[in-house]
Amino acid sequence: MTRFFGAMTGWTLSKNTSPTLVPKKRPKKFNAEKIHPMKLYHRDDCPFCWKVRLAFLFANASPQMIPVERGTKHPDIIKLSKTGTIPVFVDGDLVIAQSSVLLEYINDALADGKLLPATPAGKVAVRCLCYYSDNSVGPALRGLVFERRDKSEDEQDKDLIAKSDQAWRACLDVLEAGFVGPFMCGEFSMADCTFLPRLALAERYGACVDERHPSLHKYWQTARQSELYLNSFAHD
Ligand SMILES: N[C@@H](CCC(=O)N[C@@H](CS)C(=O)NCC(=O)O)C(=O)O
Repeated sequence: MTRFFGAMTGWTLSKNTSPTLVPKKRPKKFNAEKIHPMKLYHRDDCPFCWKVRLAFLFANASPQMIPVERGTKHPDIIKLSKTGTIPVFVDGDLVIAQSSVLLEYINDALADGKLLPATPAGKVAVRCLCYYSDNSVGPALRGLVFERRDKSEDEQDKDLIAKSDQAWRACLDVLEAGFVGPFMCGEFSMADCTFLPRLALAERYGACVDERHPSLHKYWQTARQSELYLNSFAHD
């Protein structure tokens, strides 16, 4: 299989930089050139869906993308996902309805194991970072995203936003202290797929990473111009 990023030692930067959540130019990667039996039920701004889109791109795999609207329950999801959540991946009889399990599958089945380091200790470090991103970073940002996304300025709970911002900054302190570089955990890995959407959403909702976290700031400034990141926005 031709790998999208080859042996990845650095970001492949795009000339098409886009500061917005949805770039104006339609990226090519999800315009299926051929019909593929794999399907991914997803939502554009869901960080769990976004991380698997990044992993599929890394693996140069293009499942058929089935968008699910926020606040609606797609009838297929009710049948396929025990938790009723997206992303849901279907390939024939295989159904995977948990993003972290799906990342492992993409790594094993499609990415030639390249989304994890080779050593057991390296694998543990990456998986711990993914766990931290899903279970600490995500909840830290929740107040900020939900208040600013779903409410008018007047309705927003400013205390909740401030607490969320503080919790997010505390996570950034932890991540900055443990940053390995050039990617989140050394070489590009599922830790980058998991954490990049959190950075994107933080920026979208006004909690940008800045010079107070210099390594992460540099990482994000490079990552947001990369082909991988810019191609990972959802398109039907
Ligand atoms: N543990 C799940 C969490 C997925 C999740 O919470 N997805 C949200 C969207 S971001 C969801 O589907 N919520 C229910 C809904 O939108 O109806 C995973 O990693 O796949």
